[in-house]
Amino acid sequence: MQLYSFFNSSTSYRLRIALALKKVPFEYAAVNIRTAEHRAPDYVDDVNPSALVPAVVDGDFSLGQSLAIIDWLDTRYPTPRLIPLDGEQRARVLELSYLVACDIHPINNLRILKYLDTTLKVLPEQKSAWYRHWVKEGMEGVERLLEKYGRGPWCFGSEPTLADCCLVPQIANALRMGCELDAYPRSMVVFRHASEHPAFDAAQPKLQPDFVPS
Ligand SMILES: N[C@@H](CCC(=O)N[C@@H](CS)C(=O)NCC(=O)O)C(=O)O
Repeated sequence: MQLYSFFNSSTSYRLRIALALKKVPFEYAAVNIRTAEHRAPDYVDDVNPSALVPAVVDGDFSLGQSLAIIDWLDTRYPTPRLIPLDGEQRARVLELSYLVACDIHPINNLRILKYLDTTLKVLPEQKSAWYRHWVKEGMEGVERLLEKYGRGPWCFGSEPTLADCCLVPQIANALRMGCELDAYPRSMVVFRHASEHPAFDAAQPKLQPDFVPS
């Protein structure tokens, strides 16, 4: 299996964690989104019609969208399961995962920030205020969910799930962008716990083959 990934992409990071937790071997195919390699016709035609990272290719099968890929991995390599089968637990894990994946990540994605810069020509401090604002709104929701329903060292229990695969890269990104996260103690407990786990460690941006310090 090939994983098309960019070291600093938090959606690729979700998938790297999932693959490491499941111990699925893969070849790392670097796609530099800073130089728009994800928009190259060969990549879009052959790998990911959405023109985004991540994507996987397994023989004749290719798939984009990190959550769809993790769901596919769960059916193909069910141990450990990342999306629980039990109805309520499954719903809770998806609730938090979608909050990160649908409500926080997309509005702070590279192409949105570039649009703010190059088309709307906002000032750097306005772009930074945008980023922090949406992280704050989203993380407040995450924290309330975890306060109400979280348990154990991970988001929802004694084993990592899709929720942790989504939350940890989101927090790592927010820290990289200088966001203040002290107001989210429950979320930070999960983040710190995850940073001691070998699968989460191996998936870190700085350990990827295409890493370049910024
Ligand atoms: N919903 C997609 C989002 C993928 C996505 O937005 N990836 C980002 C990197 S984290 C990307 O390719 N950005 C390129 C761009 O914004 O032009 C997923 O979960 O896979």
